[in-house]
Amino acid sequence: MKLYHVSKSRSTRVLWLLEELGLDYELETLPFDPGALKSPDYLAINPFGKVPVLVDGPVTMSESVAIIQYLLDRYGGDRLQPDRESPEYARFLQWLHFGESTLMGPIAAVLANAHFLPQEERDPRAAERNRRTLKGYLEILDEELGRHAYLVGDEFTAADIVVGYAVLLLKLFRELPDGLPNLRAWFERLAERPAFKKATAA
Ligand SMILES: N[C@@H](CCC(=O)N[C@@H](CS)C(=O)NCC(=O)O)C(=O)O
Repeated sequence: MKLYHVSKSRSTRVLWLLEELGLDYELETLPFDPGALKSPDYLAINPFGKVPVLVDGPVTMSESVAIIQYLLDRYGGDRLQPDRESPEYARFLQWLHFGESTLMGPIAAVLANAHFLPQEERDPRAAERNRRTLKGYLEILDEELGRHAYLVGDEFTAADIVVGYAVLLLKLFRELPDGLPNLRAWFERLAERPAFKKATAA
């Protein structure tokens, strides 16, 4: 299978999982620029012009969390997700999707309005508003992580990968608010994993 990747982008989640599962893959690393992601060749693979893209035989997918569910179900055996019959499985799905659907909204708005957009297009009030929303979400995560070592319980799962990537992004842009001791300790545990180190170095 082949993963199209941009360093430190959401494709890091997929790379991290591929490494955790010890799967064979080919990596194509692209620059984070429209010349690569919006080229006719790349748009033929992913009309959205984004990463990640995973190509596995006849399968082409381009949503990081969907790719993670696909890889777990197809190649994971019983690894990195709870038993489907257990109550933890619902918790797992909840955090897995929270990490993209809810958490990345305010993160993307903060990064756009404080870091990515040209100065004249930035809206500092939107950045502040989204920082407040984000802080509320992170405080809930911090409380949750005070109760157990990982998001779903005492076992590391792919939900930690999805949410952990969001926290990595906040750290890289110095947007992780002060405090949050449980969340910081959890992130340090994640960062010690060899698969995390490999995925974030690529
Ligand atoms: N919901 C998608 C979002 C994918 C996405 O926005 N990828 C970003 C990198 S993190 C991208 O490729 N942006 C380039 C662009 O929009 O031009 C996912 O989780 O995979």
